[in-house]
Amino acid sequence: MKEKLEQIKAEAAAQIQASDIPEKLNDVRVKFLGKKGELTAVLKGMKDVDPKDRPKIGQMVNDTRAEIEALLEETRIKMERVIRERKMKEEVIDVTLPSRKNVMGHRHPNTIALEEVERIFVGMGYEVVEGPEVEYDEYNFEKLNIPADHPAKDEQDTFYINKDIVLRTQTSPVQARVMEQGKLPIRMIAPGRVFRSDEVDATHSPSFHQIEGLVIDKNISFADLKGTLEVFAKELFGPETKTKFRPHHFPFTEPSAEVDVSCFKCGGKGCRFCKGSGWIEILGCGMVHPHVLEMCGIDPEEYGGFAFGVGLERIALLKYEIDDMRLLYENDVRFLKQF
Ligand code: 2NL
Repeated sequence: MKEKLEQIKAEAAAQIQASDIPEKLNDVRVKFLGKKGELTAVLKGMKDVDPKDRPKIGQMVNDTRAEIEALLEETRIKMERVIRERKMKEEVIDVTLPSRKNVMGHRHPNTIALEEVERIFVGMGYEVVEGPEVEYDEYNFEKLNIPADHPAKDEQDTFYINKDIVLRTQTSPVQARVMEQGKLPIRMIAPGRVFRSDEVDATHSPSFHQIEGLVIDKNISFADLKGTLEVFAKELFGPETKTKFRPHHFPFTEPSAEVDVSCFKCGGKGCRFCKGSGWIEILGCGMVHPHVLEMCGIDPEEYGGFAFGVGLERIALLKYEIDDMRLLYENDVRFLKQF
């Protein structure tokens, strides 16, 4: 019996030695110590052993079992250590390697300028409202006092979808829609893309951006318009900036004006930037025409207001001293990264 147990032990030890992964070790455990294992078979054979020898043999079987278990455990621990060491070597991390650069995009100069303008007007209590780029001719022209035969319609040389629908040439239709909703007073700006059938050059593009502003309330005067745009100009171009209102004509405002700011490069002395005049034109404005108010459902006897429109690209070109509008549409990152 002793030899039999020695033999089982030797065999188990050999197979444990030959195991290279924990799964194989487990197979060995099942084969020798399991319910149908070889050692269990020996125990089952005890009924054929002389009863007086049984305690001794039982002790021997238990010792053999303990020895095999110890060997299994010892091997398992060694195996795990080897596996961990191999993993550590394979998964080496060099913390001194330089990190990979994340290529980030950049805000477009138009976006930077727009956010600046929005910040200024939101600060004065204006709402920012957007509307459709494809508009009814009625909202883009008729309600703004530009009837079919008006010369201003020629100037804007429009893209037609059909005879009633156009790509908007200004963002005023957004304001006409807000007036029509009838919630008064109104203090809003309408930024967005507009379209005119223009040839591309350094100062023109068939698609550009406008920001229009509208205030409708009781007792609004030209002084409110002047004060508002003066604050806007100072915020945008610096506290030293002066403004000049020159009489002008727009179909949707009466009276109307164009606004110049003192050149922020030379302070008004005259330089290459302002072409020697000391002034730079930035926007158009006026008191909303009573007929426009009427067509948008507002009683001009009770309410009045002012409106203005600025070209976003014009602001971006001026502020960042870019001399060709086409640079704004080429999306060359080397250009965009500068602002
Ligand atoms: C310019 C001139 C202007 C307006 C836009 C406006 C809108 C409504 C009623 C009356 Cl709903 N007026 N907008 C008024 C004056 C001038 O823009 O040269 N923009 C670049």
